Order: sequence, then C-alpha cells, then structure tokens
Amino acid sequence: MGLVSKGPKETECTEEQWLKSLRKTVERVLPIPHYQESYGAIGITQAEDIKSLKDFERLPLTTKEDLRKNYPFGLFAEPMENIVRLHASSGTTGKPTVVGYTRQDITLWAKIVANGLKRAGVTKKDVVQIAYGYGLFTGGMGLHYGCEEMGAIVVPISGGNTARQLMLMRDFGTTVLACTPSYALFLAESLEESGISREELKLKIGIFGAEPWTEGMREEIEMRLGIKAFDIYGLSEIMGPGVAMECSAHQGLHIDEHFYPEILDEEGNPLPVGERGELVITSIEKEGFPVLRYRTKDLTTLEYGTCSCGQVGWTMGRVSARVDDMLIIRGVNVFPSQVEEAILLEGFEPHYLLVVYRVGNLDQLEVQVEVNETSFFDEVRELEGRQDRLQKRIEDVLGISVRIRLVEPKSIPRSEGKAIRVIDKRNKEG
Ligand code: DLL
Repeated sequence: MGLVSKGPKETECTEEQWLKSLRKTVERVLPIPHYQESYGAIGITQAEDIKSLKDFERLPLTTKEDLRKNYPFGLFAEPMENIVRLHASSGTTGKPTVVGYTRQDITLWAKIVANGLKRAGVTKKDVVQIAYGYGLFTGGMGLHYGCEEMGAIVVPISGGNTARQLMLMRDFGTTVLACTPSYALFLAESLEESGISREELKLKIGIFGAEPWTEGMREEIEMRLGIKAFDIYGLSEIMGPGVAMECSAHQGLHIDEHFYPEILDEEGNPLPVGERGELVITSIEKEGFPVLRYRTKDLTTLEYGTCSCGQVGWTMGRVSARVDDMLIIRGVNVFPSQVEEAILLEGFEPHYLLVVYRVGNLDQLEVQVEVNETSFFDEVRELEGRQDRLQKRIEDVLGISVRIRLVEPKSIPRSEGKAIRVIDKRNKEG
C-alpha cells in the first residue's frame, strides 16, 4: 500500500494547526539577533506577520554556516542557566555546530525516541544494546533516554570493543541492537568468527541509522543477524536521532509531529509531494535551540497520508545520500549508494571504497570491493567474470567508466561508527 499523497496544504484545518505551531517557533527565535536581522530584511518583525504557510516558506533558510557564524551559543533561545545539556556535530574540519537543550527539550526528545521505538515493536521487556557512540554525538544519549523513557533495559556499551559487544549480547540476552548499519554488519561478520552461534543470541530488532544505507544492506544485515532492521533518522542540529523512524510496515520513515518538513530543489524552491530533493526541517516546541527551515543537505522524498500501521502524517523516504556526498566525476553526479546497490546485486558484500583521483586532467574512479573468504579461493576466471559483470553494472548506472579492484577479505577498514566510503584524492593532487 502506498501512502495517500495529500498534503496538509490542501486541508485548511491542518494548515491552521501547523501555522499556529510554526508561529510559536518564529516568536521564540525573533529575539535572537541573527533571525531578527534576516527576517527583518523581508519585513517579518513579529510572528503575526506569518499569515499562511506560503508566508512561512518565504522565510530565509538556516544553514550550517549560520550555526558556525554564531558559534558556540549565538542561536540559543534560552539563557544559559536554563540549558542542561550540550551536544555538537561530528564535523572533522573547523568549528563544530553546537546545540543546547533545556530540561523540557530532553524530556521531549526522550518521548519522541520512545514513540519511534514503539512503532518498531520495541517494548519495555526488551534489552537494548546501545552501540552508538556516547558523548557529544547525539546517537548514544538520544537512544539511551528514549529507551529509559519507555522502560526498556538499557545496555549503554557505546561503540567499539566488538568481542565484548558479542559476549554481552549473549550473556545479557540482548533483544535490540542500536548502532550504525555499517557497524551492525561488522558485528555480524565478527559473530560468524567468534564461536558464539546465532542461536545463543536473543536478538530480534535492529535500530540502524546515522548514515546512508541501502535496501540491499538491510537484507544482508537481517539475514546475517536473523533480525528485523529499522531505519532511524535524525541530526544533531534538529535534535538528534528520532526525527523520523520506520514502523513495521517499512513504507518510509514517520516524521515525528514535532518537526515540520519541506523538500526543496537546488535553488531552494519547494518541490511537490513525492519529488526528490533536499529535506528542510523546522522544529516545533523546542526551547533551547529552536531551528527554522534548516537545510539538512539530505536528499529524500516526502509524502503525506495514512500508513497501514494507522499513523497519519508526513513520511520521508530513505535518505539515499547527502548533497555533500555527491561526487562530480567527469561532470557526472555519483552517489556512493548507487555503487553499493550494484555491489550487492552482483553478490559481493558491502565492504567497498570509492577512490577518486586524477590522471592528467581526467578524473578516474576506482571502486575497491572486497571478496569474501569463500570466493577468494575461486578460480581466477570465475572472479574475473564477476569483476567484469560488476564493472558493467556500475558503468550502466553511473554512465562513466570505472575501474574495479577486487581486494582481499578484511582489507577495507571496518567502521565502529559512521563508515567512510570515499577517498577523494583530487584536491590534494591540486
Ligand atoms: O547521526 C543522529 C543519529 C544518531 C541519527 C543515531 C540516527 C541514529 P549527526 O551526527 O548530526 O546526527 O549526523 C546527521 O547523518 O544529516 C544524515 O546525513 C545522516 N543520517 C542520519 N540518520 C540517517 C539515516 C546523527 N537513517 C546526518 N539514513 C544527517 C541516512 C542518515 N543518513
């Protein structure tokens, strides 16, 4: 069943409700100099100036750059004495983006995550092993508070230490695993070598997110761990994990009602329901760090309707990529997820690396793909055949020539958090 594509823009009553909530967020941010200045420039000086969703959609977008310019606390809407927690983005260069939560924000976040987990079938009887990193990254703490809110048993193990993860998974009777999909795959691989059998585990649900992953990757993880895998989406600037999450119908990720989503094209114009573009989010009811029309840089689609699980509201498609992740190779747009799909379809495991480099003035793409232990000992001719088929498939999808390099089992570094899929050597080579 697909969702009924009918936006709240068509139903006056829902538009009124959204407007009321959005005006509250506008009211909350207007005392902040950044918003005062940028909204003032288009004649918005009070929340009542926003008379319709159309007016709202004229408000300037907020970018990561705006957050950086106001580093660290310039966009907080509450005095510091009311802030009880800080998190920060995992950016590798420059200043991180910092977000602050009031006590009520933390309570709200926990409720939002708990609701998402319930939709995936998690109950208070579950033992949830949280292998997302704890710390400034929102993954660990976000899931932690959500699980506690619903009364589940939390195992706050954080990321890494894989042998210990598996031992405790068995000894504590873990039923739910929460981590990045790439780490879940690494855990599956390590389990097969650990001497612990799958039958000794009670695992049944996986809560995976924080990085793009494909349907093929889901199938691979579900098969190897014997679980049902659910996609969880979020970003620190908006709140952290839980902004959207899949239910057992797996028909997209339900966006929690505390977030107002839009999809925009590259120029920032609204796209109709169902079209793929950049997700923009406004928070509702957040106190410490409310954010309006935030450009997530995540590419997805939006739909509005009733899911077969009974939930009514916005759903988003799987985030296939970030605008930032798009490689431009010889003028062609390339996303790592396109390569991942092809790799899985040709029966390889999703351990791969895209290496982009330049020979003379020409961009080259090398796709390194691991072979597993079994196929490593296959006839050379058989392996060459698979390599050729993979090359053809990737070239058909991307429309550019690529070089495939099959590499030894376990030679591509495994990730304990967000996987690194691309090495772009072009800039370094000048
Ligand atoms: O990754 C929050 C999170 C933690 C989400 C745990 C889910 C689970 P950041 O470090 O700020 O926050 O990174 C946010 O990660 O803009 C997306 O590009 C990507 N991302 C997050 N969830 C998904 C997902 C956390 N389910 C950035 N699918 C976002 C694809 C995702 N990409």
